[in-house]
Amino acid sequence: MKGLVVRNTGFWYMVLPEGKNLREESLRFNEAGFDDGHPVADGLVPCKVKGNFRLKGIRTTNPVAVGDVVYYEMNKEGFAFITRIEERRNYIIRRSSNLSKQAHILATNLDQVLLVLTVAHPQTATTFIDRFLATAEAYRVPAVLVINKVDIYTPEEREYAEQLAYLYRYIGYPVHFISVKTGEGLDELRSILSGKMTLLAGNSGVGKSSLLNALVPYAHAKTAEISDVHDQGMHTTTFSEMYELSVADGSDCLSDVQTPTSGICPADVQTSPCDSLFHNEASTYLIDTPGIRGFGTIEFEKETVGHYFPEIFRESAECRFGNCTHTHEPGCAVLAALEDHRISQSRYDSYLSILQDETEGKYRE
Ligand SMILES: Nc1nc2c(ncn2[C@@H]2O[C@H](COP(=O)(O)OP(=O)(O)OP(=O)(O)O)[C@@H](O)[C@H]2O)c(=O)[nH]1
Ligand SMILES: [Mg+2]
Ligand SMILES: [Zn+2]
Repeated sequence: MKGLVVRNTGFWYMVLPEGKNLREESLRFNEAGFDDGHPVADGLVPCKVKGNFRLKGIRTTNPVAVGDVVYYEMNKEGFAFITRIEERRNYIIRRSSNLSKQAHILATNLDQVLLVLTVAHPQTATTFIDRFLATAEAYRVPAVLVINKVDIYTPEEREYAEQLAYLYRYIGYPVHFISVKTGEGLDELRSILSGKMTLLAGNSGVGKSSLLNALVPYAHAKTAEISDVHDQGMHTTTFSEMYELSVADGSDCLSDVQTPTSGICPADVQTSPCDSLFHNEASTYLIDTPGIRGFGTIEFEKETVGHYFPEIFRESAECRFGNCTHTHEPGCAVLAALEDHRISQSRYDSYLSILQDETEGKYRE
């Protein structure tokens, strides 16, 4: 049997069987509950993994991830096992933790990632933003930056947020200002999400689950105030889960969005053909994820790190040496651009931090 992985708790993979609608199933809860007493949609099948799913030799804490299209079988006792994963269009992966050799797949088969960040309460570090963006570039997942909590910023914080927006727009990333609390910017965001599979990522406490709840009222995802002492999130969301926004009855959202009538999945325009069984022009999916502290990159070759910083890559065409690492080489166009402020110091520092990890073969927060 075929299905779509919509939740990953570590032990269980919840699979939406082919032909079923995630939103409809999610509205009908199984009263008994399942893992951690968390309500489980009626039609989802709890599966375990059978066999060895290796990702090009990388050890992953989760061999199967949310977004995977899988095949599963029932054994005699009635337990379901995932036996095969359909080839992935893409994925976002990170090093599991400090110094870890293991990796964690955040989600697969994505049309885009929304990196939710805040310039205060908590403050997202630029190295975190840049490491995340570099990974999205490496796996060819379009990234959008969303600066949340604009309702609480001081004039100085607002000014800093504007500077960040200027920097990242200049590089080529869309940047949106929103406030989940006041609703500012949410309509614009809805039109960006429409018809796509989107991953919500970011530090703990930036408001990913709050945003999800604002866009998908049935979700009722748990949220929590950030810690007074540390001004950081409490790691409230503990596993990744996919939700579906509805266009059908207009109750959820998208009143301002045209449903495409061409029959072409909007995702197809930019990427390879999507799986029509689970993804058609009316489907809009959001994946909420647990907040991440540091973002450890993996699989980067020293010489290619610069490829994942679009502005560094552009300048590097003019470097004297083809294998320039942009650190000390004569005739380096990247260092010249840094000097001229066409490349920002913060971006260059993030580039160096990844380069250093690759040199030392480890990841430090
Ligand atoms: N003032 C303000 N507070 C917000 C906004 N969005 C979210 N919050 C608050 O920020 C806190 C953290 O929100 P969550 O949605 O739990 O954050 P999260 O990113 O899901 O955090 P993790 O699940 O721990 O990764 C909650 O107290 C929210 O009410 C906003 O736009 N403005
Ligand atoms: Mg959360
Ligand atoms: Zn160079």
